[in-house]
Amino acid sequence: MSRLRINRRTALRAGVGGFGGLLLSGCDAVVSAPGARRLVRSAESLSFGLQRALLSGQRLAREFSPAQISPTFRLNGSVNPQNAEYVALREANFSNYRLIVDGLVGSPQSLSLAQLMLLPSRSQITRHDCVEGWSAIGKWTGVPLHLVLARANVLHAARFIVFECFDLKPAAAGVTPYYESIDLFDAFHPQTMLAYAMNDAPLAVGHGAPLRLRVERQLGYKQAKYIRRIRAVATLEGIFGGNGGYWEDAAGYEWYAGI
Ligand SMILES: Nc1nc2c(c(=O)[nH]1)N[C@H]1C(S)=C(S)[C@@H](COP(=O)(O)O)O[C@H]1N2
Ligand SMILES: [Mo]
Repeated sequence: MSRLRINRRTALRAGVGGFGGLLLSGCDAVVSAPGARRLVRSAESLSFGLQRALLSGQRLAREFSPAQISPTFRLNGSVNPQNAEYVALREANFSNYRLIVDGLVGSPQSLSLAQLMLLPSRSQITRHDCVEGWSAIGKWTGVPLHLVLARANVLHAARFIVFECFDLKPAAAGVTPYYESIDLFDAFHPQTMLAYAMNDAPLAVGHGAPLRLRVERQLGYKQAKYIRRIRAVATLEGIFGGNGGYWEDAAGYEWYAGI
């Protein structure tokens, strides 16, 4: 089942590549060695046109009114990471926090919370659905992920964005960080954001302070909390267990957790 789903997304991604090709076909026509051309193109950052194509025409998740915000929003998974690195950051009120953005990017980034808060922000009231059978409506405020990715100049060769978290989870070989990944459609989706506030208050430790992902068309386990690093990659192979997420590796959860 998960293979089938991934294949459907692969086909969609191939479509994106095709569109990128279309945008560049004027130049391609005069180049005799297509292999060489492809090599050059994969080192270029995503064109403005392709970014626009990824941003536009995507289905939005439903948004709710302030009156519909749940009085309590359950905590789930890790709620207070105990590893030394996170504890030290938390004790300094995240003043030393830096979000690392690297991998297949032209301009790697190291961004403080203050820098992230200076970027244009967005708020949305959405419903979070956990596979364990509960839902809650909350208001999220943060920086749209596409703005951070554009700043980092994601390269044409990138296919996925991987979110590595501070919290460590049990694994066959001791411990492994929680992590998640999404494709470029979800990464450039207008509602996909790095949230630093919830219900008009700074994001609480239990909900993933200082920064968590909101990818609103997917289930709860894709909403990575405690993000330490964002990586652009061409393949999920060789990234931790290779299935694109902690629960995907540990329990065979679907990589594409569409609602
Ligand atoms: N880093 C990290 N992110 C995580 C988890 C986790 O254990 N660690 N749990 C996931 C699951 S299963 C859910 S339902 C949501 C819970 O978010 P909440 O605690 O804000 O309700 O976070 C997701 N993101
Ligand atoms: Mo969940």
